[in-house]
Amino acid sequence: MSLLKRTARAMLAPCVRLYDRLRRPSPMQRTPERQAEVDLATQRLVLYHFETCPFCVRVRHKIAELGLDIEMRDTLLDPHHRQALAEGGGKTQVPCLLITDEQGNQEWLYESADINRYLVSRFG
Ligand SMILES: N[C@@H](CCC(=O)N[C@@H](CS)C(=O)NCC(=O)O)C(=O)O
Repeated sequence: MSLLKRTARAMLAPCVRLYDRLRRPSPMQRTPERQAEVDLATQRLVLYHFETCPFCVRVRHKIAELGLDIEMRDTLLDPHHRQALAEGGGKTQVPCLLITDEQGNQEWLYESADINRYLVSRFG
């Protein structure tokens, strides 16, 4: 990453963190039975992200709003996650949702708007 990009990211980071905390939505309510079904389904999902990425905040807020328990893999904190994302999905861009179906097939879904649309269509 270029010095300019790194500097811009470092300057934006506190704003993104603040926005993330202040605007995080409250989770929707479900019956315990429905929540248990949703929790089972979300075990097959993993979000590749990093804390100060604004597009990741957008997806994390949707996850919070929908009350989803999705494993988070931070690609800046752990280089293994970044490498797995590059190898599996083909690029290091975040956010990326890894979806594994019941047969073990994997889909790497990029683009925050597409990820949010997918989550709403399944759990909204
Ligand atoms: N249009 C994308 C933009 C995602 C994006 O630009 N992500 C940045 C971080 S904020 C990124 O992953 N850049 C490439 C990289 O770090 O390898 C979206 O809405 O998800």
